[in-house]
Amino acid sequence: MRNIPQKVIHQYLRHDKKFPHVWCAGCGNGIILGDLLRAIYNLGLEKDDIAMVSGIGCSSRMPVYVDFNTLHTTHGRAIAFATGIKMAKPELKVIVITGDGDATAIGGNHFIHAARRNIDLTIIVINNNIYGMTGGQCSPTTPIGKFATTAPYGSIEPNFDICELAKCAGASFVARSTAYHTTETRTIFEKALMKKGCSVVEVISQCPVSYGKMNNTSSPVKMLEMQRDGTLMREAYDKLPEDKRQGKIIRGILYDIEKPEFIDQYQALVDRVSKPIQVKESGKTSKPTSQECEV
Ligand SMILES: Cc1ncc(C[n+]2csc(CCOP(=O)(O)OP(=O)(O)O)c2C)c(N)n1
Repeated sequence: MRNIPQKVIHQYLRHDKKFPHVWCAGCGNGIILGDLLRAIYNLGLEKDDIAMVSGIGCSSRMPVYVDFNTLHTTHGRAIAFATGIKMAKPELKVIVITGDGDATAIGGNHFIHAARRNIDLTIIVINNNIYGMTGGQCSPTTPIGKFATTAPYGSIEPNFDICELAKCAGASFVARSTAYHTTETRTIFEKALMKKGCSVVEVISQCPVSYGKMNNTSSPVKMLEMQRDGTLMREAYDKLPEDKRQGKIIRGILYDIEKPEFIDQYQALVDRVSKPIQVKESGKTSKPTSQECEV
């Protein structure tokens, strides 16, 4: 690991243009951005090696502040834009920053299809269990019984497990961390960025203002302590007896396999079907036969 100078992240920020930021005091988004920038520094990536794409939401403001190639798109559509960028410029590290609502509600279809294709994106889902930017409506990850402006008597809807969703849909790298566990988050980001394939990192974060206030945890410190005490590394979790596992959320790299990646598959297809067109004696041309085009 490189020795990270204290002010390393300043070099990546558009600090002369885009600050002050919009995040509330105590929000986890800044911590997570710091982890990501340190991971990028550790890997020795240049600013121009990266395209950062987001949808709409508090966490999705992230690309606005960093001096990479950035795209702040429409709500839920970050992965669709990122897929287009990756197809056109496969050499770029394409990072998607998305919220739990952005990724699994309005953008849910893009999320599962990026995983199904196993396209080489790093998708960072910042999960604060709520729609933060619009003031605290339920998202698909709001736990049962928790309060939101749209669930004043407690949510009755079962919530998604983002990591399970990503794994079942086909992503080849799936991991979870929290805003509290900064060193772990940075290491996971490094691995996710180096993974060839669709890597999904869920980072549990605190939203003291929109979520905490409605759920008796408006103290950011308390919310960070809950991340510390309510989660366990997978290795420790596996060793626990069943009754001690109740209510604990698993952290760490949960899934990491090698499987065909979409851009490679696409390039192989292009190579196969773009053989020179045959000119017959008659002067007619012939396209590759369907057999030649078969996978
Ligand atoms: C098409 C569309 N629908 C709804 C909205 C309103 N909207 C903006 S952000 C947001 C939710 C953001 O929640 P999340 O993705 O969890 O991110 P957070 O703000 O919590 O980081 C919504 C519903 C919008 N901008 N566009």
